[in-house]
Amino acid sequence: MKAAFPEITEIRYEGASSKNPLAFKHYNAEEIIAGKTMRDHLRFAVVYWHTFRGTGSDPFGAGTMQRPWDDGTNSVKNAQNRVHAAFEFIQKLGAPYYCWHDRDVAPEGKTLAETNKNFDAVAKVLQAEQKRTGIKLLWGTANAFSNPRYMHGAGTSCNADVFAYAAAQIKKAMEVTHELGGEGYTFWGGREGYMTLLNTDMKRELDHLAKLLHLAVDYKKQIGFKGQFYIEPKPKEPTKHQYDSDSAACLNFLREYDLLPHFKLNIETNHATLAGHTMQHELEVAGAAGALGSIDANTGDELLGWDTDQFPTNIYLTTYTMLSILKYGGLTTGGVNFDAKVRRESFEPVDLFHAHIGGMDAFARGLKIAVAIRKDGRLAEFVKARYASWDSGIGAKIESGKTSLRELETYILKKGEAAANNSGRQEFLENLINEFI
Ligand code: XUL
Ligand code: CO
Repeated sequence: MKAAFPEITEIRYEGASSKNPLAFKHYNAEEIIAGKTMRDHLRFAVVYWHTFRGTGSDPFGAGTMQRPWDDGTNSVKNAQNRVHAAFEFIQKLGAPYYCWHDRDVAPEGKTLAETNKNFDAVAKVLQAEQKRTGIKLLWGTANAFSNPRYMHGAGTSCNADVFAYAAAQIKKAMEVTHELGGEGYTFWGGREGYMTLLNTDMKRELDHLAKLLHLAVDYKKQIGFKGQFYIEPKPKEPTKHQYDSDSAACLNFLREYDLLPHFKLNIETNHATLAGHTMQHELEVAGAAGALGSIDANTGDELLGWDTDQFPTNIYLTTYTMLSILKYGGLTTGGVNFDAKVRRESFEPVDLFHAHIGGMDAFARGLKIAVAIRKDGRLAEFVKARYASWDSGIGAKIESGKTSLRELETYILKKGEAAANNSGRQEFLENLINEFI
C-alpha cells in the first residue's frame, strides 16, 4: 500500500530549543519522571472519529479535509485502507493507544447483520495492524446517536425497539473491543436526554438507561471482558439537556441505580466548560468519589459557547489537569485521549501532526510542571495547614462522628466566639503556580 504520509517520518523528541514543527519539544516518551516514563503517565490515545473521519464540514459548509488515502466511498475496502493510514499516522506520532466508535471504523449496512459483518471485516485489519505496530485500543464505544433511528435517544428512547437495537449494537461493540484487547469501554449518551419536557417521562427514561447499563455489566461478565467501563459526562449538545450532564450528575445516577462499582468517569474538557465548570472541578468531583478513570483531552473556545473540540495547548489547563490526575494516583486503565479535531481551515494531512504534537507537548509540560509543584510541596502544605483545625480537638471529634449538636453548642457557648479565620491566600497561591509555569 502507498504511504498515507510519505513526507513524514517518525516524530522524535528534539528538546525545548528545537524549531522543527514536526518534533516534540517536551514529550520524551522514555524519560522517567516521578518514577514512571512519560509514555506511562500520559497514555496518549488518538481518536478515530475526528482524526480519520472528520470531514471539516460545519452547519454552514461542506467538508474541506484533504485525505488522499480515502476514496470517499462508504465501502468496506475503503474502510480497510483507512485503517492502514490510521496506523501509519499513530505509529509515526508514537502514541501508544487509539479509540473508536463502531461506526467510525466500518460502514453501516442495510441490516444489523450486514453492519456486523462489515465491522468484523474491518476489525480483522485493526487486529492485524495492532499486532504489527504494538498500538493498543484504549477503549471502544458504540455510536448510538448518529443514525436517524436514535432521534429520541438510544437507552432513553420512547421506542422500545430502538432500545433493543442499541442493546444489540452495544453488545457487538463490546465483543469487538474485547477481541481487540481493549482496555476499556465508554458510554457517551449522545442523545440520552431531552429536547422538551413536554413529551418526556424523565423517570422512565432514566430507569431505562440504567437497565441498559446493567445489561452491559451482565454481558461483560458473561464474555469475560475485564476492561474498565466509563461514562462520559456532557450537559448538552445535541440535546437541550443530557442526563449525564456533569460528573456529579453521573455519580448520582450511578449510585442511585447500583452501578457505581462498575463504572468510572471519562472526563472531557470541553464538556466540563459546557457544564459551566472547569476541567479541574470535574476531575476533583470524580476523583473524590474514586471514579476518575480517563480523560478526553481537548478545549473549547472561550468566545464560542459550543463543543469546538480543539486541541489543548493551554499550559495552565494541562497543569491543573495533571495536578488532579496525579493527586488521585495517576492514569491506570485510562489515558489522555485526544477527542479533538483540527480546524476546518487546517485541511492538509500535516495539520493532523501539528495538532497532536502540540497537544502531546502541552500535556508533557503540564505533567512536568505538576510533578515539580508536588515535589516542591508548598501547595499541598498550604492546603493541609488550612484544615489543621480538623486534625485535633473539636475538629477531630466532629470528623470521627463522636459529637452532637448539644456538645457543639456547649463548646461554642464556653468559647463565646469561633477562633479567628486565616486568609485564603488565593493570590499568593496563584503566584506560586506561576513560579513553575
Ligand atoms: C461527543 C464526544 C464523543 C465521545 C465518545 O461530544 O465527546 O465523541 O467521546 O462517544
Ligand atoms: Co469525548
